[in-house]
Amino acid sequence: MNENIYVTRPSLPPLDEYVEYLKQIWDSRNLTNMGTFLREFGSELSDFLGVEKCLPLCNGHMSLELLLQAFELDGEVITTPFTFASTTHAIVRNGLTPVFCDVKEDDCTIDPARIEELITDKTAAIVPVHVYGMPCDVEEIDRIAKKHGLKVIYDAAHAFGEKIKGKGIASFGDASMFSFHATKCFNSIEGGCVALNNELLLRVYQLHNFGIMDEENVEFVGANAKMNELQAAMGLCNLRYFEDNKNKRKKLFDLYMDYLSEIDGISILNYKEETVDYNYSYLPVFIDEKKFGIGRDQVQELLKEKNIYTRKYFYPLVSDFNCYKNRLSKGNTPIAQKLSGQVLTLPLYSDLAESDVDRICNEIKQIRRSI
Ligand code: T4K
Repeated sequence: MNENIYVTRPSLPPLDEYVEYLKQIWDSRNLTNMGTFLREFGSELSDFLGVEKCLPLCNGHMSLELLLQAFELDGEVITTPFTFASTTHAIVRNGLTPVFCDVKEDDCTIDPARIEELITDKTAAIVPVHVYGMPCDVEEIDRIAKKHGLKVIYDAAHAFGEKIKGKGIASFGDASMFSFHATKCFNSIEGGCVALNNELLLRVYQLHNFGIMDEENVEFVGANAKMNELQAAMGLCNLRYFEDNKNKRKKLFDLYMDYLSEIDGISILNYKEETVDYNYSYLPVFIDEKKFGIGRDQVQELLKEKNIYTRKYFYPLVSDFNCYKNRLSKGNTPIAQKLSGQVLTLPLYSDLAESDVDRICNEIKQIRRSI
């Protein structure tokens, strides 16, 4: 029986490197609340990401929630439904109303050509998603935002370490957040960070510890979004291996491309490798039922029978979730709807073996032949 292959597996540093940090944590008994490793991690991250300020937090979701709170927004926020629940939840949990914009067919990111028709006098911000690490059209979004006086806060959960024309992806817009969840290409077990180039970091800093200023003074209705020392230590260890791991994924990605280009009915997104330094953290493919012979759901089931566990990131659209169906307008998002019905995210992570990519692609080819 073939071994299970999952859509992803966390990257782990050599155990003895992490144990060294654990020993220091045991000695100091400093477990959390802005500890030494947390501060070290924040400083390494801002160097690595090329941003002025970076604050690691307990997870990506709280990073987005607190960023939105820090901007003190009111009204409507333009975003896309082709994303993980977190993006929309962060908007709604801030008392804001998401307005769903369609995405571009070639990369699943927000379609700037459709943004302006959604802007009203209530619009406060745009929350675009660099989904799968595909960078949004940052220049066009910036132009529209400036013209209408809107904030741009990027959900860059998938885009850690990426660059556009040599510039760190977090340098675009008013702010960005990343996720360091175990399933991401860079992890601190759970974790995330906000990256800002302005004084708003101070506000996020205040909000992330209940809004407490000092022992007797609570100024803001904050939350607890602190990253603890064990997470920070994992982040510090994993950061050393990020480039190596990325190179491994790139090799696997290229291997996938060789195979997939031969299969009719399967398409991939439009990677612009001449201008973008990708992290290759996800491999979404799109199955055209008419050309392939069967639909995405059936392909997923047949692969599962062979112990290959893919995921439908991102189906259903957030606008179709039960919690939003009767509460929010679905918007007019036919491209997002179509892509969501076709997408299948194949396994891709740094420890995946090349032979596993062979096995996955050969199974897909076999499915195609047997139809
Ligand atoms: N914005 C966007 C666009 C996001 O995609 C996310 C998170 C966020 C914001 C919020 O960031 P965080 O607050 O999560 O930092 C996963 C992740 O939990 C989530 O972080 C991620 N997006 C989302 C796309 O994927 P699930 O429910 O699909 O994960 P799960 O537990 O089914 O794991 C997938 C596979 O990974 C498993 O089949 C096996 C493997 N796995 C997973 C874990 C947790 C392991 O091998 N080891 C592990 O420890 O959501």
